[in-house]
Amino acid sequence: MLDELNQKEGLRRALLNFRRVVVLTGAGISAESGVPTFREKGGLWGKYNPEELATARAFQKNPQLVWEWYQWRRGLISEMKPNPGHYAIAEMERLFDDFSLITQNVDGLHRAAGSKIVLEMHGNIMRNKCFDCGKVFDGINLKDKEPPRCDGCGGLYRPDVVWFGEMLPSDVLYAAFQSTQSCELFFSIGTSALVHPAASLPIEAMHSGAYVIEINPQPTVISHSVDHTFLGPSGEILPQIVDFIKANR
Ligand code: BJW
Ligand code: ZN
Repeated sequence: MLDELNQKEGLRRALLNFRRVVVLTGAGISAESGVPTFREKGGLWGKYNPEELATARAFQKNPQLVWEWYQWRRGLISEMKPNPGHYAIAEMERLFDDFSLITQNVDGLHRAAGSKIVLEMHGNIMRNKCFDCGKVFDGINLKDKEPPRCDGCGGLYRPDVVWFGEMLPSDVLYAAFQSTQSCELFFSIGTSALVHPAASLPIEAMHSGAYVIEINPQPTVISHSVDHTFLGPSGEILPQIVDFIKANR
């Protein structure tokens, strides 16, 4: 790993000289904390059908089933702690002058690790919102066995996450594309880069001339087009990158 950093001049220069930096994370960054990913062998979409659990239509058809599945996942996530990858990214926020963290994850582990500004593209599983009027309710109760009702309109609570076929929060999406289009260095970390519009961000960064680094134990659909791929777990690679920057600047 340190050999790669010292031998590839473009990579070295990007890490040490560039100041406008964007990090995009996916489920893989939280894998070492124990949070299940989606599309890997043994991942959530291997065991459960997204059509039955992660669409508005599924919730309309069977709110109880969808609610129970999310309450189960909330229970799991509430036990999880950030890992060295999350902490390294929190440190990157302090190392770079202009830094944006964009995550597809709903688990809140970046904030728990100390990242101050986090653009959550797919919402946050630890919040509810009303299915009918959209009113957001901070905080959840793991003991709720069925979806509570909105005190405003009587609609059912649902998790405040973005399901397939739903629009992403427009302010977050705008900020994510703005920072990506003007960055010099872009990291795509722990994502299969299959789900749009998040998957368009690394492509957008390449088109804008940024140096793009991927971190993933497996090659992905973007590996052949990025400038450099670190093939390995983010919890091991990221702390080494941070140490390299601190030692060589
Ligand atoms: C490690 C590791 C370690 C393992 N270290 N790495 C354009 C083209 C094609 C399709 C579309 C398009 N635009 C829109 C669509 C449709 C759809 C879509 O993209 N479908 C594709 C699957 C084809 N997109 C949408 O519907 C989005 N909405 C939208 O576009 O609205 C506009 C619109 C509306 C109506 C019509 C048309 C347009 C919304 C997408 C919402 C995604 N929601 C989910 C669920 C969130 C809630 C929940 O958690 O329940 O978000 S799905 C799931 O996938 C979740 C994730 O955030 C997302 C991305 O997954 P991610 O993070 O990449 O995880 P994995 O499992 O795929 O990959 C993990 C990776 O980690 C692997 O590569 C591992 O190797 C790696 N890894 N250990 C580092 N230690
Ligand atoms: Zn309501």
